[in-house]
Amino acid sequence: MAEKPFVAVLMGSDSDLPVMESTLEVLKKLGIAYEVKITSAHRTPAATRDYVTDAEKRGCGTFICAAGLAAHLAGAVSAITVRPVIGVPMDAGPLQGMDALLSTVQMPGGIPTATVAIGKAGAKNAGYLAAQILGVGDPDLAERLRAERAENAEAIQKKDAEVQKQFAG
Ligand code: RP5
Repeated sequence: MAEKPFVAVLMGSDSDLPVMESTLEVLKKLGIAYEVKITSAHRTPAATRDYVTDAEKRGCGTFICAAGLAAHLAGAVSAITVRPVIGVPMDAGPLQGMDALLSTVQMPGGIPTATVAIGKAGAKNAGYLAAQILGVGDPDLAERLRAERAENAEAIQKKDAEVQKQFAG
């Protein structure tokens, strides 16, 4: 049987890594294989192309790309591969990630890039979105996602019950 697809997590700089740890935590928790690669659309364009081409051949099922400032990494990767690409805009400068958000999300027709929220919340959701994409072909993974959502819902309902008690007249 062929190996399960892995997720490639790319980032423009090692300065993005502390935020992108949130993506890696989600992938780890869900038992998804991943690779991490520091590569930049602007600083190392040839290495980015080589890595993406090779990762696709080796069975990458989804790319997650984090970049800040004039963030072109996710778009550049989308231009190279037909695998799904998720962009995570980083808050790396004086515009607090709005620059990266718009650079990532405003792709021309035909070259889509799924774009999540700026920073840590987006990094976490990138992991979940990649899991949902791979879950289409992996019923066990889809089940793990369902189970986690059910656990989260239960935890919120428990909290609500405590709050109700606290404010009962
Ligand atoms: C982007 O520029 C990187 O993704 C990072 O978010 C930002 C700053 O990079 P460094 O100057 O910290 O390497 O390309």
